[in-house]
Amino acid sequence: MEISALTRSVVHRSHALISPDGYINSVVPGWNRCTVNVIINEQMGARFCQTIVTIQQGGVLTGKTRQSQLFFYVISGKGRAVVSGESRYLFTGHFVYIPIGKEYHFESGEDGTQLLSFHKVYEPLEGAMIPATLFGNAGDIPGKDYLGDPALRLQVLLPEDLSYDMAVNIFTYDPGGHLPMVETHIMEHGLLYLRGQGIYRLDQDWYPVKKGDSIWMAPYCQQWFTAMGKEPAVYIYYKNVNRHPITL
Ligand code: UGY
Ligand code: MN
Repeated sequence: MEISALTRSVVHRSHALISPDGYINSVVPGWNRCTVNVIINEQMGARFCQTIVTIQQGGVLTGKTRQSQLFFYVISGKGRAVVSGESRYLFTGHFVYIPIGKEYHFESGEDGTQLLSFHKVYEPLEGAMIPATLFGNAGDIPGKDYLGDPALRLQVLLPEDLSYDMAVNIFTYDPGGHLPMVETHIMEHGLLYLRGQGIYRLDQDWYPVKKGDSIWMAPYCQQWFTAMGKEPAVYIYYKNVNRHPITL
């Protein structure tokens, strides 16, 4: 972007597109030697939070999940995560789901390591257990054809089990691949482009999007996407799932 008065970012009541050119850093207590960009949160009207964290050499993220569960995905780089005493090395594409009420610590072994986080207040469900800590690697999770179209592949990172009230998926579109319909649904999304580019329709607007961009879609924001260019377009996204549609 050559003119500093222009940006592709927009913030509307039903959706937002946040491109990195407008980032202003936040300080998050306990997340030290880290550059934190809060991309989506309740101030926007969302019911979850999405951040992108860039960790400097020797940076650490420490804290405790209280009512909110936390999901970290390693966008690039590496580090070591410890959740209530359980420790794992995490590399690009690895993730950790941290349920409510857990102490966590992430230290980076590499300057510039980037993490994506999703945070959501956990809604307990009678008869369902609170999920346990879960470490995983997206590289080990097969992508299944989406609605019978081999040009679209969906990797489901969290178990499809009623104890979870959030899903995190990675969606890969071959060039020219597109959603089969304009989706209109109650679930909310937060997403980050990991690769490629394309055109997103959000309600009545059409946006060129690419690697590094994030999108928030409020409930019932109408959505459609097609991949453009010569490489697949890949995004990782959050979705609230598995709970009653009315709080009674
Ligand atoms: O899971 C979903 O609702 C997904 N198909 N939506 C999206 O990619 N915008
Ligand atoms: Mn959707």
